[in-house]
Amino acid sequence: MRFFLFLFVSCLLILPPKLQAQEKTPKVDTLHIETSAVCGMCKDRLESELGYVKGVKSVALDLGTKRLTIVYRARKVSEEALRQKVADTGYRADHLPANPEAFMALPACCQAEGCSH
Ligand SMILES: [Cu+2]
Repeated sequence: MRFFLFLFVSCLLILPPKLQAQEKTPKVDTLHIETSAVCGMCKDRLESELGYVKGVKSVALDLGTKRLTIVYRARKVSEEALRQKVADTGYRADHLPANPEAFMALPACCQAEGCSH
C-alpha cells in the first residue's frame, strides 16, 4: 500500500514539468475520422458537437466521403477524446462504435444509411 502511495506522489511530482514542456510547443494537428454520418442534419450535428470541444479549431464533415476533418490543438485534446465525442454524438468514429443510447436518440433518418435529406 505504501508503495502505491509512493508511486502516486512520484507521478504528481514528475507530471507538472512534462506538461510545461508540452505547452512550449503549441501545435495544430489535423485528424480525419471516418464516420457513419448520413445526411445534412448529421453534418450539422457533428460539426456543432465537435466544435464545442476545447482545443478544436475547426470541424468539417464531407458528406460524400463521410469523413470528418478536425483541426485541433494536440496539447488540449487527444485523438481518442475526439473519436469518443463522435461516438457519444451517436456515430461510428473509425473503429469506435457509436454510443448506442446516443444513436437511438438520433432522428430515424439519421440512423439509416441512404437518408436523402
Ligand atoms: Cu442525419
